[in-house]
Amino acid sequence: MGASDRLAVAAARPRHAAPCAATVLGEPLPASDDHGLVHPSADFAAQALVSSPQQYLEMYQRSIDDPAGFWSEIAETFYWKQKWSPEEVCNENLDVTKGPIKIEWFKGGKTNICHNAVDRYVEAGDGAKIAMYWEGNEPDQDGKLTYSELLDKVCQLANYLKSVGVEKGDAVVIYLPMLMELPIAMLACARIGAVHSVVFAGFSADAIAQRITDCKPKVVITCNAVKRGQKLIPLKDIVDASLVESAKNGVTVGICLTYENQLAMKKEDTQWIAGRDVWWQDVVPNFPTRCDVEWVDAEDPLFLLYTSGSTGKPKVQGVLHTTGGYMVYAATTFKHAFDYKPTDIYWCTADCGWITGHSYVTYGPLLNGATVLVYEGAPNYPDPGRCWDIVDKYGVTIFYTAPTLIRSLMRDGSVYVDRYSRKSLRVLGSVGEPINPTAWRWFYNVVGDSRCPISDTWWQTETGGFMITPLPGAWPQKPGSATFPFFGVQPVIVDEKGREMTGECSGYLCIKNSWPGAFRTLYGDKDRYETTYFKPFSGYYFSGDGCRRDKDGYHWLTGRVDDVINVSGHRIGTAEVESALVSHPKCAEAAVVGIDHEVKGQGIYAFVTLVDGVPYSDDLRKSLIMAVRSQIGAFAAPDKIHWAPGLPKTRSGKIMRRILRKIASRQLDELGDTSTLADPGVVDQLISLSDS
Ligand code: 6R9
Repeated sequence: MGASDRLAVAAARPRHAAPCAATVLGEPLPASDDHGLVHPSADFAAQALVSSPQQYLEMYQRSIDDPAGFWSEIAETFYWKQKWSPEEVCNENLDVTKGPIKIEWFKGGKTNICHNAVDRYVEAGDGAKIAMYWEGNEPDQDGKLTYSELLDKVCQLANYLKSVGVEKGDAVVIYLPMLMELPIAMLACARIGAVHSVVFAGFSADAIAQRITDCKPKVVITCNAVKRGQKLIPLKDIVDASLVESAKNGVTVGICLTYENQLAMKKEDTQWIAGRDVWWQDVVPNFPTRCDVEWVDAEDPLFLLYTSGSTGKPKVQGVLHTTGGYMVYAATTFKHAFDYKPTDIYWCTADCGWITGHSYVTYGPLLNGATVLVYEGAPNYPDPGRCWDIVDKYGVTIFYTAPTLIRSLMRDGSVYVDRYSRKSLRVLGSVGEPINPTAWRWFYNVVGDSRCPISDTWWQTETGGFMITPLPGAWPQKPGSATFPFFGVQPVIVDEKGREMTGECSGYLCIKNSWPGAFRTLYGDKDRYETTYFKPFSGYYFSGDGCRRDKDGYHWLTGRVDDVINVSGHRIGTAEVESALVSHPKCAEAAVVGIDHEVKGQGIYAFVTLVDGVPYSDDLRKSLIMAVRSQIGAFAAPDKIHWAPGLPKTRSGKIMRRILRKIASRQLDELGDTSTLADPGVVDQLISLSDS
């Protein structure tokens, strides 16, 4: 069957029952008829890179029939010091029954992603183009860098890192807020072949320590503090605590390079450890603004990004991306999903601490020579109109954000949006979780004045770039659907036995083949890599998400089907939160489930059993929440703690989360069969304690 047929508009009855409800945030997904379709305007389609379903289908079909040819042609538009071997464009085995999982792209090629993202544009005469605008926490704080200036800054830092002994293959941990120094640091590492591991600056000291212990960096890069809204966050203090912690685990980091963020905190107020700590401003500007790039193999590691896993293990997993394939994929997906034009001013509200910031703040846009806006502050500070103020100030044309922000701004009311013109906007984007149709329509009608197509991009830390996404000029959209696969991606929906379903169906979302941006392993844990992603459904990459395909071939993501919770677009493993809770001396056992949350998408609901004889109290509740904040970060704090003298367990001792989910969401008439529980009485007891 051809690829276009697979996407074909063929109504068939689902062969198997849906494992997950076809709703997004409790809203039923629209029926797949023409009434829900939102067409790109004729003007938009006329100027679009891909401007019709026909054109998309032809390109898609080619990408599936001849992936090597398709991706080689694109890869050739980048600079390679040495070309890949033509017969090794893609080596893959995604079937554990046929041997170890292997994904390699452009083997034998030598390149450098920093060269392609920065030097290439300076060398082509575009050095004066703005690479980055920076908007600070306060509306009067801003800055900018041209491509030439960016190159100078990247080279100076790269030279400094080399001078302190950072070499190709060494890890560097970056714990920075959204200053321009964050993408600069990523690019400097990439320039010299060092492997960056950015840790989101909302993670706690323990969480940083866990990552440092795993990847053993030579240097940690941070800044003394940052202001987010009115809150001062002393980042350096948090790093100091993490370095004490990781030293206990036997990992000592020799250098903590600290940027003085003068707008937040003065040097003299910063805690300092002489010999280890170095002020960025004291050393980096003294280095030359030229630094030869390290030509690396296409399959050399580019970065590690830790994310929450789905195997029930509390340990976070280091997702490893390599250079060549990631570069080609991040750039190509950016270009097409946002219909990028060289005159665009692009703003993605994500933090570089997450994959979205890697692929679509730093690498994807810069690889296209784009002008990127980096915003340091909170999106609703000083008021909920800030985003649109920024859009007007810089003339932002592409605005990419998360449903949680859209819902929160929607709740604040359209009045904050209407105050600003927003006429520069031409494409909108959404990522991180399913976007409910109501939020989609508000984004489309109110923010985009019914003029801008929305790219609802489904992808993951593991996939490196977009997997299922509208190409904004190509297809009419259905609010809430991520639409169709990107070039080269073959999504399949399987039932619980791994049988591929066709036509209209609902099940587990897998990918049949590899694509250049796919992650190559979990750092130091190949077993877990294979077990989590390739063993559940032999022959496929398993995403952990549920998906429905409608009769028109549109894809509707229905959320995680594993034990990962998605809070405001942030992935949090239930096992991580449980492990933080039971680290509290008064907590004997914990079981965490996700519940629907109006703004955050999902909230965290924790059932806790206390140590014998300990009474439950409000203070204890607060200190349990504190335990999670300090082990993971404030964003993972449970929304609700439910005291549970006993948990519903099977006779073999397995916690029945299905029942806990129903209790948490108050769907008490849907508890199902409780007769297999070791003690069915605990269910009534839990229900009676629901409001404690
Ligand atoms: C990019 C990113 C991945 C998980 C993924 C899915 C959810 C992301 C989505 C979406 C529906 C979208 N997700 N984008 N669900 N529609 N457009 O968020 O990566 O942090 O690894 O999270 O996020 O559940 O499995 P990551």
